[in-house]
Parts: sequence; structure tokens; C-alpha cells
Amino acid sequence: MAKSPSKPPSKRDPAYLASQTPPRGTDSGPAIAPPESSKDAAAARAAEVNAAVAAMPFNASKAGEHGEDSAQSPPTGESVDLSAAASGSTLSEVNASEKTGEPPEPGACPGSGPLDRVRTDGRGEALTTNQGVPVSDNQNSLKAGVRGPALLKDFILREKITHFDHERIPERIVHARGSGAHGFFEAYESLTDITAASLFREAGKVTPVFVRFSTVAGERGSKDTARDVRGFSVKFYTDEGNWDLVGNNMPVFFIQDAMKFPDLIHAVKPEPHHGMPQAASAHDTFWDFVSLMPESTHMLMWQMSDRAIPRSYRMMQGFGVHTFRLVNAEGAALLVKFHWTPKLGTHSLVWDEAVKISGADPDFHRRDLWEAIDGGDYPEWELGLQLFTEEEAESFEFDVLDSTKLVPEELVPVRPVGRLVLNRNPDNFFAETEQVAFCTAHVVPGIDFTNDPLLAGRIHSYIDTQISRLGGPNFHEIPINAPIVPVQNNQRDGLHRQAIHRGRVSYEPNSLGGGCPFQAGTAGFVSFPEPVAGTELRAKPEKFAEHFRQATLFLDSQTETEKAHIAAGFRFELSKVTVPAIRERTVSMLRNVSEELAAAVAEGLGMRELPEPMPRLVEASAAPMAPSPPLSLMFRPGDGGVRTRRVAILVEAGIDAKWLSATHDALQAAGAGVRFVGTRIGLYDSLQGKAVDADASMENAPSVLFDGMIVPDGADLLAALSDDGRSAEFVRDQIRHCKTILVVGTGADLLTQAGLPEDYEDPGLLRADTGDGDAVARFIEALGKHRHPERDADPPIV
Ligand code: HDE
Repeated sequence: MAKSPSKPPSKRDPAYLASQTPPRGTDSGPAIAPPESSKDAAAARAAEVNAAVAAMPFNASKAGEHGEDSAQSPPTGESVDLSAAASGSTLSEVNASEKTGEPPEPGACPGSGPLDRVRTDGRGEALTTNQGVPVSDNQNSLKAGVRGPALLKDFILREKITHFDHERIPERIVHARGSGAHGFFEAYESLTDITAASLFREAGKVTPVFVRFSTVAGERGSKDTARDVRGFSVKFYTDEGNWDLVGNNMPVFFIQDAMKFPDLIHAVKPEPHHGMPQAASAHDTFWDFVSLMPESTHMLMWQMSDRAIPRSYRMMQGFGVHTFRLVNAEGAALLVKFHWTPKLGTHSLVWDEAVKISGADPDFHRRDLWEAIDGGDYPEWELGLQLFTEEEAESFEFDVLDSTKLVPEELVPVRPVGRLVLNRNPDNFFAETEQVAFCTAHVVPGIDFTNDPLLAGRIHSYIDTQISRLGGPNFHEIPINAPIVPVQNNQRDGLHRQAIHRGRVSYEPNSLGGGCPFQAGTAGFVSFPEPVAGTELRAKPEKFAEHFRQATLFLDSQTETEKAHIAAGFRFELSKVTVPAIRERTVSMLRNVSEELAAAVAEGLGMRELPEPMPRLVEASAAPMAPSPPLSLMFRPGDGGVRTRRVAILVEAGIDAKWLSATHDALQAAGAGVRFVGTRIGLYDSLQGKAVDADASMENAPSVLFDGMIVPDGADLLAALSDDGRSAEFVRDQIRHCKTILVVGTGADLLTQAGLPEDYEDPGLLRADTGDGDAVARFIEALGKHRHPERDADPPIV
């Protein structure tokens, strides 16, 4: 709110003075301010500052600081327009140089601009030191004679080595392994009736985002395909500041209270005595902990399911997990759960495949995301909201503040409100993906918290962890973290400060700085006025004590194949446990979810008898919850297309080049990524005489890296492939992992070599002759199904 300074009374008028010295000092000063019309720059500044200060004879905002009403409509702070001279640190700022530049425009904050302000490009440039000194020789250190000692004064060598010595920063304590990309969020419609959040203000509104996907337990260099929860963090750079939705690919969590998070993570991380296993929950300490924490049962169902081994980051859902609150401009609020739904559908790996991929390509998910975006296949998700009132929440049989529970879609449908598209890979992994700092405390007007006790701990933890990870309190200034709107406040100093704040005011209220930056009042973030009353205590609400009904709901909502994979997941993990009593305790917990599941796991572990069911805190109610189909991975098959699906065509000498290029072109036209896989890479003579160039080999690109494969026709080709034992193995893994296989003519022989009975059939196994014009179309259709559960068997058929 700008207003003009009022005129001082006449006896204070400089005209009243006989004489005065110009105000030059940084201490002491005259009794009467100099005239505003003064030609002397210092005097004019003193006059303007005095007038601005006089314009605020008292703090007019004070009256608005008290009482409940003012909490909901805090006053906007007073402010006065000041010239550059009056608001600056020094009159000498007019002496611009190539380094200082000109004084800024009012409100300037270049640290918040687009990233091009820091993007660096070395094209056509010579090498320099960090001080910009051109480097004449980047090969040799400075020595006394060619065989003489290196000299301490070699500042170029020392700068280079010193910087190198400090290139690493601490990795994230959880979610250390991850990959990120830029993109945008586009709102489908105006949600102003529900939330004041500016990103939902109108249909078509576009907000830039940075998204990071991650695993939880592994270290920064660990494999991508570990069985684990995946992080799904979205930083929205809204025009009212940054909003971070830091979610996971599963809608529930292991624990209910932040107090238990360090225990959970200590249990799942490599065991402290020998530092093993890496990126795996299949070990004693994890199962010891979770089997003593029955509230984790529901999450364990998700974690043992194929959700924990996604095919791609692009093919998994995301969830905000906690119940949040949306608040509109009138202050009316609704509770909300956030859902991300991938356009490509939800698809997963199978365990044997995930294990092999982790050897073949530990960067499997990182590569997949990067290649899809670079290839123009921009991954897309739809944001959905489950909206409900406090009264509705009261009526649910579970507590919406309990993060081990989800709100079934049958109870509250998911309303689609916008789409997220990732269309820009980062330029620099460290500067962007590694340094991005997500934080659940980063909310914007219109989005608020609830009292979920897990969320409370997160609101503290994320900022706190960045301070040690990113080296101080100014991590918000790192370009990837800076908002796109100006940052204006009185926080100052600290390690690595980038902003150079003009002026001498770093407090509020002030009048010396014209009151700026002033408090935004109702235009700012106003916390939702949730009534709070209660006794200080450490306890949980009663409804938190029910631990098994939603675990059963999840299991009952799965297809038979998914159920079998869940049982196999428990079997594998518990088989890695060394202490039988931990296995037994876990199985006793599973008896409260499903007798069938507990029996299957016990059988798989060779247990002779089932342990007693774990005592429940709440008696099982008679009727289980009705299955919720959206909880199955199969519920979202995607559009059935094959875009970005990877197909291997085996090649060897004697390949029919004409057939090969027609097949390749048809697959590529459908959007699939095709590789010619030979027994080695390089050139092979085709039937037509011309060479075919294999860009991959069975050694460098094994079968697990492909969603489907084709074995071409040809006696010579078959003979050459059959000489290499890896050919049958290549086919065997495709069979075992229920992938789409097309064998043309003699190619069928490799199926037999892989151990498949000759009369075996299923919808994913296609046989054709070279002349069969329909074969590729049938292959593409089958490939669109992702996988063929009809072939799934435990133990596998080959
Ligand atoms: Fe996190 N979590 N977390 N978490 N979390 C971190 O913050 C924490 C929780 C999640 O891509 C850390 O910047 C506590 C639930 C993701 O950079 C740390 C609690 C959910 C990421 C932290 C939780 C998550 C993190 C480590 C219990 C799903 C990766 C580095 C009170 C909704 C963000 C960092 C990225 C990262 C603490 C529980 C998701 C230590 C204390 C529940 C996706 O601050």
C-alpha cells in the first residue's frame, strides 16, 4: 500500500534554519532533515528517508495483530515508495562497472528467474581457472625441471585438485537413488470453488514442474530395480511460490507416527555391522522390525506386490499418501488425497526379471526415463483428487490421519483435475536432480496440512536434512530450488549466500526501508484455522489400532497372478532371513490378513506347521471390506499401445534383410524401440548379400531388457544362433517372464532349445511363416498387453 509522505510541520522546515552541514556521516546527524529539493545527493537522500520514516509515525499494523478475527485477515503491511538512492546501501552504486552492473529495478530478484540465467555453455571458449584466468597447459603440473619436483605455487593444479576433492556431497539419507526431469502441469478446469492454489485457478493454466523418482533404501549408486517403494516427488513452481508434493508410488506407509521413522529406516538399510545387503529389505533387521509393528502389514502387501518392481517410472501411479487440506479464498476447506495416474497404464517387472536387470543395467529406470523424453515420448500422468469433508471422514471406519490406510475409490471417487507432462531432461544431473530439495513444508496458499502425525515429522525433517546435505540454510537459492517468483524477506547471511541485498534494512516492521518488504496480509498464506484442544500426551487415536482389514482388502482386490506374486515376494524375502523366529512371527501376522496367503508363504518356507495368529488389538469384524478393483495393477492397462516398448530381433548371418527392414519399419511406426541383437554387435551378411548392422548383442543387451522378441526364419541364421548357448537363454527368459514372442519359420526351433514343449500355446507366443503379412500386426497387438499371465507359473515352466 503506497502513500505519499506527509509534510513536516513548519518549525521543522529546513527553511527555518540559518545553517546546516550536508549529511555525510554514517553516525550522528542534524536535528532537522535537509530540504527534499536539495541538489546534494546525500542531502536529498536524507530528506527522502526522513520523509518516509515520518510517514509512519506509528506502526499501523499493530492493531491487527490481536484476536481471532485478525488471524484470518491479517493486515497488509504499510509501505512507502522509495527512490533507488533512498532504498540503496550506498550512493556510490551509480558507479557501475562490468562487475557491479546497474542498480536493480524495484522488486528485482534475478535469483528467481528461469534457469538460463545460470546455464553455462563452453562452445568456442578457452579453458580457464575458477577465477577466469585462461589456462595455457592443462596437461602438466608446474615443476622445477622436467624431472624435477612439483611446485607448491602451482595454483592451477591446486585449484583443480582441491575442487575435485570436494565434488561429493552427502547423499540423501533415504531416497538417495533417483532420476529427475522437467515438465509442466496443466489444469483441466478452474478449482477456485475448492482451493485458492493459483495452479488450479483456470482451465489450461500451465505451471512448470521438476519431478524426481527414486528408490528408498539403496545408496546413490544402487540398482534401479530393487524391490522397494518408489518416491514420486513433484515440485510445482507456481506463481505464488513452490509447492512440493513429495509422494510415493504406493498410497500407504509402514508407520503411523514420525517417531518411528528413524527406526524403520535403520531396520531396512544395510545392517550396521557388515553393511549388507544393499538396496534390499530381504534381511533380518527389516523383518524383525516390521513383524513387531503390525501397522506395517498393509504396506507390506504393497511392497511384496509387483508395485515394488515397476517396469518404468513412466508406468507407475503416485500418491500424496497423507490426507491434506484444500482451502478456497473464502476459507472453506475440504480434505484431499492426491493421486497421479500414468497415461501408459500401470505395469511392473517380475521378480526374476528385476534381479537379472539389476546386473544387466543397474540404470534401467534412469535410462528408460531419459530415452523416452529425449525420443519425444513425453511421459504423462493425470492428477486426481479424492475430496471429502471432515464429517465424511468421521464416518469412515478408519482414521484419515492414519497413513497406513487408504480411502477406497468406492468410498470417494477420484476426480481428474489436470495433467503432468515431463518433456525436458536436465542439463546436469548434479546441479538439478541431485541438488533439488523437496520439502513437505513447501505449500502455497490454498493447500494446507492435516494433523497426520507422520506428516508433522516430515514438515520438520525435509528442511532440516537439506541443511546438512546441501551445506547450509541457503539451499533455496540453488537454481533448481529457487521459485519462479521473487523471494523478498529479511533472512540474511549463512553459508553460500547468493543474493546481494541492497539497503540497510533487514527487519520488519521498518520505516527506513519504506516498510518493504511488507507483510502480504490476506494475499499471503493464511493457515487454516483448525480448532485445537487437548491434553498433552503421547498416544494414538483408537482407530489407528486396527491393522489388518485394509491389508486383506488389498489382497482380495488382486488378480490370481498378482496374489501369487505377493506370496512369492514374502517367500523370497523371508527365505533370506536367518532367524526362524522372525519368519514365524511374520507368518503369524499374515494369518490375520489371509489364511491362504499365510499357508502359501509357510509352505514356500518349508514350515511344517503354521504359527498361532498374532494377537489383534481390535477384534476382526465379521464382514471383510468389498474388493476394490482399482487396487489391482491390471485395472489400468493404459491405451494398449506399444510406444517405447523395447523389442529385440535376433540377427545372424543369413537373415532375410527385406523381411527385417519391413518388420523393423512396422514396429517403429507403432512407436516401439527396435534393436537388432546379434551374438556380437556389428555387421552380418544377409540373404540378399548386403550387410545388416546389429546394434546390440546378447552379451551387452540380454533378454530381460526387452519387452518382446522376434526370432526370424532362416536355416543358416538358426544354425549360427544355436551355436551360442545364450540364444536359448535369451528365449527362455522371454518365456519365463511372460513376454510376447514371435517365432518365424525355423525360428521356432529356439523355443524347443529353450525347453518349451512343441505343442505349447498361449496368447503371447506367436508362430508365423516369413510370408505371413499379418504376423507383425499380431505381435504388436500382443505386445500391447505388456505380459501374458496365462504363462505365469510358480515354479516357471522353463
Ligand atoms: Fe521422506 N524423507 N520421510 N517420506 N521422502 C526424505 O528428505 C522423512 C515419508 C519421500 O526426491 C528425506 O530431501 C520422514 C513418506 C520421498 O529428493 C528426509 C518421514 C513419504 C523422498 C525424509 C518420511 C516419503 C523423501 C531424505 C516420516 C511418502 C525423496 C532426503 C515422518 C509420502 C525426495 C530429503 C527427493 C526424502 C524424511 C516419510 C517420501 C530424511 C522423517 C510417508 C519421495 O527428510
